[in-house]
Amino acid sequence: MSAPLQPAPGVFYWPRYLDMTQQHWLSAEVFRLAESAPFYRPEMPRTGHKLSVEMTNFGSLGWFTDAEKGYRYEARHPFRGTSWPPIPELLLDIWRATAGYRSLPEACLVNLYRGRARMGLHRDSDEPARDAPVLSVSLGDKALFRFGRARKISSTQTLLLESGDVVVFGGVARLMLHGIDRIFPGTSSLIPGGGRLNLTLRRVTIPDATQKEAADQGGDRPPNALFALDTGRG
Ligand code: MD3
Ligand code: FE
Repeated sequence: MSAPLQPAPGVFYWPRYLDMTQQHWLSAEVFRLAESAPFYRPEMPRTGHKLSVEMTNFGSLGWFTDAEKGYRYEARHPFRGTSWPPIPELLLDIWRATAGYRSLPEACLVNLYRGRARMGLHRDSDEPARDAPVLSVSLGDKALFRFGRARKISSTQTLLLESGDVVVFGGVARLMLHGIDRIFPGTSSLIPGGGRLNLTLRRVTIPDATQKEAADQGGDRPPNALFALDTGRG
């Protein structure tokens, strides 16, 4: 693994971390797993407006929202009632290599952007384990990712996310505002029918210190090694 770029404090960026073979395998695996956990469009709390992004999840917990109960994690597919498919081992390997966290992620949220789908600026704050970073893998069409500390446009930055890119958001970046302004259709032929997949790996529950996962999963790397050195204060 090469040294990441650091476009902002707490943001670690590995352009084209995955080669084309891995990208094709992972994209095909996502659609294969989605046969038993189909994509759906979640609803915003209260209004019931559907998101433009299609979603599903892998792992023991999956992120979901509907009008009645709002944002939350669920152990089962909301329409099938079955547990989510397992997180592919390739993704867990990327987490072990880059996240610097003592435990494995429990959720892999799968976002599918077709056509003009976008995601407005928001913070991810539904996970009790705030000390864990969020890891993002992009596949398919290029996307304009926007992030910052406040909503005014002058306090945001953008990053063009491409197929195979891995970004880890931790420390001071964990609760930053972020969103996807737009995708650029036709910029990749990876995904049948076009579009973009984004996979985010998340630790949801606070790891139980007595369970001693660390030996298997983090080696003897200090927890959050990347972020401990990075207070965002320069
Ligand atoms: C920074 N997804 O699923 S990935 C999301 O491309 C989400 O689908 C976008 O925002 C996408 O919540 C952006 C980059 C990302 C993901 C999660 C983060 C950045 C993050 C969580 C905390 C901070
Ligand atoms: Fe997010």
